[in-house]
Amino acid sequence: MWGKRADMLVHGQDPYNAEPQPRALAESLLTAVDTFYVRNHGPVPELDGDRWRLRVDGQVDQPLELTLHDLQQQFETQRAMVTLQCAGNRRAGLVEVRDIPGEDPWGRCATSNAWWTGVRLADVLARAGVRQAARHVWFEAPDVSGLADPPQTYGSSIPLAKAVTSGVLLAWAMNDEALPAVHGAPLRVVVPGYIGARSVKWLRRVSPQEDPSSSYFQSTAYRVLPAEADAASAGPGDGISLGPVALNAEILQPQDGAVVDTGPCDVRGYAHAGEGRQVARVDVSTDGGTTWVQAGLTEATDGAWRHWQARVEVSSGPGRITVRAWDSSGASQPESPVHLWNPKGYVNNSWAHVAVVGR
Ligand SMILES: Nc1nc2c(c(=O)[nH]1)N[C@H]1C(S)=C(S)[C@@H](COP(=O)(O)O)O[C@H]1N2
Ligand SMILES: [Mo]
Repeated sequence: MWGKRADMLVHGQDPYNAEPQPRALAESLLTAVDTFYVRNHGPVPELDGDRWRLRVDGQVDQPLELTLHDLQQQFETQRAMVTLQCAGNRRAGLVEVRDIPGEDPWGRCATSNAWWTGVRLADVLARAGVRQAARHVWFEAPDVSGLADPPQTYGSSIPLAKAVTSGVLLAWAMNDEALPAVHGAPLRVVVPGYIGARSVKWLRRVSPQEDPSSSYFQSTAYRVLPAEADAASAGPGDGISLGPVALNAEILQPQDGAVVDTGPCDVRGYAHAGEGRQVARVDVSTDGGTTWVQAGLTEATDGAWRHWQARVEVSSGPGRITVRAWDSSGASQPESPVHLWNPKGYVNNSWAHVAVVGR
């Protein structure tokens, strides 16, 4: 389906939602296009690239209508490595605490890393001339989601202050290939350090406005409600609106439940800090967090995760390997998902584990 590898863990066919296996994500720092997770809220729209236009309107001096050719010819091309991470990444860990009906139980791989090529949103906004009153930039797409109440097209927004930073791209290529339909062709937003939900695919409208987007996906979904709240009766504005992603880390190797040789064992995975911070350290433990081994990290790059690897000692019988990361603000992750549980199951950034059996 959608050019994805056969071993994807598919949460749903329509809308298509799938994440790679941990071992597939461990293959390289860059995620191949056929391996990159997919998160859709409705059917993939069929768009004709020749007839497609990007509209820029709202609080601007000069509304614009741009073809893909206009974007490619009139603005400076940028290429950046950016990690996307769904706010529902690792929800399965919250579901273990308490059931979360109506939301997919994403595992540890609702996140992926790619090169993106496009133009700066900032440059397009500068051409249109953003007016003083604008505080947020709305993004709109044509895919219709029956998950929203009422059913509606997908939309989202980011603060203007973020939108004008140089990292935010309008991208037409992924890992130097034309953007595939399932990832938002002909054009998508890529917002480094923010939850994936803000990186709107199949983009057709960019609109600076005074307030955040009135879309269901901004005003009602992607918000952290208090544990005791009733998700079904939550309305616009309730809960904490998600933007910047929280510090997170996962183990990609060995596989959960693997039987491994006793003695030295190579462990690897990813760590991602999100907006304005870097992953500064990753620790691995085989005794539930009493003692830790420091992992080696790949280079730090703004907007992208780091992969890490460590060698730990595995003793015979059932055991558990644990990881936690630290960011450049000195903050680390919560130990348990119990106190993170929220009715829609967003932002599980508790310590990650795999079970292993030493043989
Ligand atoms: N138009 C549109 N954009 C969208 C979505 C969608 O359903 N429709 N899903 C969002 C969510 S929640 C995530 S996590 C990312 C996933 O991007 P990907 O499918 O390219 O991995 O796309 C975002 N952009
Ligand atoms: Mo997402």
